[in-house]
Amino acid sequence: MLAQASLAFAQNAVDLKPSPQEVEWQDLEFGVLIHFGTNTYLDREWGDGTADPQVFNPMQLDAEQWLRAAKAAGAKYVVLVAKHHDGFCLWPTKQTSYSVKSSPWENGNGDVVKRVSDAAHKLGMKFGVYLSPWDRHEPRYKNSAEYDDYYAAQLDELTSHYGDLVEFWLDGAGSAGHVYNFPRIIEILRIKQPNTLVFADAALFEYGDIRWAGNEDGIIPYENWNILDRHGYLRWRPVEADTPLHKQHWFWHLNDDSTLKSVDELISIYENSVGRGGQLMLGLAPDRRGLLPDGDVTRLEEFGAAIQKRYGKNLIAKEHVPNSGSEAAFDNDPETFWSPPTGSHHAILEADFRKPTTFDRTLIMEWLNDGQHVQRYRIEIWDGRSWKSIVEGHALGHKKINSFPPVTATRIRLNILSSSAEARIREFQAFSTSK
Ligand code: FUL
Repeated sequence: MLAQASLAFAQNAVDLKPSPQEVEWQDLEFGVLIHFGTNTYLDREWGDGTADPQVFNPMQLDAEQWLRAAKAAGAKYVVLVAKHHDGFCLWPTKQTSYSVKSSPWENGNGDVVKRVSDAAHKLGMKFGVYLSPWDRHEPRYKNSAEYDDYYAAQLDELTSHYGDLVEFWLDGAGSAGHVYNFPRIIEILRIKQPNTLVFADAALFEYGDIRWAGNEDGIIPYENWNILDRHGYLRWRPVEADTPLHKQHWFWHLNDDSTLKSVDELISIYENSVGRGGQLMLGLAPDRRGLLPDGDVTRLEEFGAAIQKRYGKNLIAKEHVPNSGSEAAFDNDPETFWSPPTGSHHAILEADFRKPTTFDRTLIMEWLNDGQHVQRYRIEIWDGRSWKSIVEGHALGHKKINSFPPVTATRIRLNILSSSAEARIREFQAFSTSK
């Protein structure tokens, strides 16, 4: 009791910092969430738990093909839905026969979780799992204590056999009214995999190291602060914005080309998630063959190329007059950061261009290891006579992309109007989308 009370009192928003695991995770920026199972074969989004495992038979399953496409888009990690709400398990769990073991796929000897974790490790991507608490098949679900044992045993398997897990997705859908022993479940995770971060949406929020953006559109529609209170308990909770590649569809469906998001839509999602200091979690859905459809692969490649085209040529790095005091923010290297004198609450970071330069985007990254310090800023340009403000905002955070009509300037500055401690700026970049 005492320890808990003093912990609650010791917390103050400006003193809070991320865990090292959260720092590492926030640098990943973009992941994919893969939905695949009996729903894929039955044209469903939410299976009711009665599907016959015999329907699951991906004759050409190639997890590397899925992840190569995700990597081409720029994703750095993958979370596989190991069990969705229908209860069908994609690995040969010992806890139920309602799994790949009872399917014709590889004569019941296959393991999709292994395939995907192996592919992720081979391609240098981090791997995580989603294990739905809500289970519409398992008879023990009716009895909370028995189901806790079942769920805990499944989590034990997933945390034991598939290498390091970067993220554990706790989806609260369907769980309203059900009582789970989450402290016990999270304990298992922490003992087996101390570095795994727990994503939890609104229903299971208090267990989350990572919070939900509040919608499935992939956008963060507010000033994004990393510190959030829950029932008087303040903590660092970075946000993940999840959205499927096909509108409204997490699973593959027949004749679904019209729902495939366009490159423009994906870029807008990227700018409204990663560009607002959050994490983008894009949903991918292999088809009945066990492959990502060609159209999806192409779209992911186009998306990756479009991000590169838009954010590959940093005009500040390229065109600025070197200034030894500020180079760490202008060097295209997020591992280095600029900072004004210790204790500053206001500071200016200026770049002078060699020639008039036209741009319509800025990208700023804050070094967050010691907390999110910047609380109000302006981006200003020199118009030949005075400084003119083109952007005003509050939160910067991991990455902030600001868009505005094209401007031409010889000087640009980040005016940090207010910061709780000295600002630490990893990168201050500018881009032109018209080139
Ligand atoms: C939701 C689920 O109900 C959807 O089916 C999907 O898994 C999505 C990522 O989370 O809560």
